[in-house]
Amino acid sequence: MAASKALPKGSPSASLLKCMREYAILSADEAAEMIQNGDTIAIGGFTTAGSVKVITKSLADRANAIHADGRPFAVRVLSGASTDEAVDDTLASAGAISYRTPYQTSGPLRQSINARTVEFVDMHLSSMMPLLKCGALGAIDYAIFEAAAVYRDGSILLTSAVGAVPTFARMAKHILIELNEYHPNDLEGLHDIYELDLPPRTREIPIYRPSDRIGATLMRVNPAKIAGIVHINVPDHGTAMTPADETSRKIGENIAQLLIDEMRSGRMGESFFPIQAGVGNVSNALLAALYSSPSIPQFSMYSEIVQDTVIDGIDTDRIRFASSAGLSVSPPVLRRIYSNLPHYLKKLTLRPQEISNHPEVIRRLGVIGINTALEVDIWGNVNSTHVCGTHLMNGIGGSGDFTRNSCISIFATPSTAKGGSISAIVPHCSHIDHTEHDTQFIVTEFGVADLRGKGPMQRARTLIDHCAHPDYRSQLDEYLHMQETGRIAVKIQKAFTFHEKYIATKSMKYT
Ligand code: 0RQ
Repeated sequence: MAASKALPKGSPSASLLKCMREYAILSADEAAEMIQNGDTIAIGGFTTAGSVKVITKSLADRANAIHADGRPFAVRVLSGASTDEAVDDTLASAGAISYRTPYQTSGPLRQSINARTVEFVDMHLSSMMPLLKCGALGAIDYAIFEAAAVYRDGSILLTSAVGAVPTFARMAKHILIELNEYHPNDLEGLHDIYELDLPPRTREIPIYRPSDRIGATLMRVNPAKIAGIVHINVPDHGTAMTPADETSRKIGENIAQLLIDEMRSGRMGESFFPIQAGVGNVSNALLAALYSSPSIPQFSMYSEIVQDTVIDGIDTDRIRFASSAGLSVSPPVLRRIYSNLPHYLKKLTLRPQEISNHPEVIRRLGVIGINTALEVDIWGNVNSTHVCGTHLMNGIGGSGDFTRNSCISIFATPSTAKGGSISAIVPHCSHIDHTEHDTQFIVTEFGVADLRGKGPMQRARTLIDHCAHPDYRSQLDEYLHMQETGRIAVKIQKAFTFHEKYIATKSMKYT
């Protein structure tokens, strides 16, 4: 391997030097030309972090040209999580995706999925790697991912995410790399590459603290599989968070208080457990509430993504360490990290998502998992993905990995959506992603429902009284008293009256 230390660090020309000449240097169009109709492509990155940026744009142009010629062209697309717009938005707009898994957040792709022109498999992010490795998801023709450096022996320095790349690269027949000079070439030490074997050879994952590093700093691939390298200089397109609105701020404060109460009860032992928080305003508001509370000690994150507010927490010493699968931060924050790398390398690590989201580690560390719901029913089931049970929003992502295995598991949601015309607390979820057996706390701006140790009727009572919007409490109460027998008061004929009302009148309110 060419030693990175022999090269001047931090200069774009150094990463060019590291791309040894025996690899084919391609344009994005030439790379896209290699991909054939029906191929499976596996895209690197995790959210916009480290996502593919140019090859898929050329692929979409090619698909458009082939379609104009009256011929079919579509590929099956696997990813770590959501992607840069250059992947899902661009390919879906070109009608170039036939199959997609495991997660997405793209408007054009969502439309195609809901129109049933794209087959979408909504999968736990940690479940994809074992399924891929055992062959249940078929073969990968091309792994396409971004790198900060590529060495002659097939060692690769990844960029702002790890995601599913190690498994994609090992299993793919061919590899195409975007060598992105935007990322400095002294990132070595940020990544912790560790792949699990399949049963019965699976070994334990020796992570005992979020900061434990157990793997390699570079990823290894068979260099003979590298079909070509495309040079680019393009930033990640992560977006900055908007300031929290009043509802998110209240939800954040309610969760912070819940965690303070848990800590005071002694259930966290001597420490404060590591936190997993999803993407979005509620997470930001929660972290802001935790930072400002003198009762909360310094803590760590064991999460799937890191967003801007986590870096703020590191900078103010509120966060000790953050482990994730990708740095889903805005460009100014990524520049902040890159301009002081030696400091941040001690505070951050990026892992494959089969490790960041692995049930074994989440359970061992006693993670506090905080995710966002579309709707919650009065029994404690959660719908994170399908509006009115039919239309996909994004996907389950990592929410199930953390909900099922966290020591303290929280779902947050505003009590209403669409200006109050939708109640987030409903008689029965129209689609269920997380069952009553896995949910513990539900939090809205009105309060906290602690479902632990409660039977169905007690759960319904606490959810209606503490979480539902006052405008919907009497409707929910009415439903709760319709069915007089059975352990759970489900009235089959009326279970979806809220949804039926919404579909008919654009409001769940009876009057
Ligand atoms: O739509 O903006 O058009 O009004 O859903 O809702 O309140 O802005 O909240 O952005 O956090 O998204 C569950 C979708 C929430 C997300 C979900 C409408 C609402 C709005 C967005 P508008 P908000 P968020 C980390 C973990 C699953 C995956 C996951 C999600 C839009 O958090 O995808 O947790 N989670 N991943 O108006 C109809 C309802 C609604 C509703 C809200 N009941 N019915 N529309 N909306 N509730 C990520 C990874 O795994 C990488």
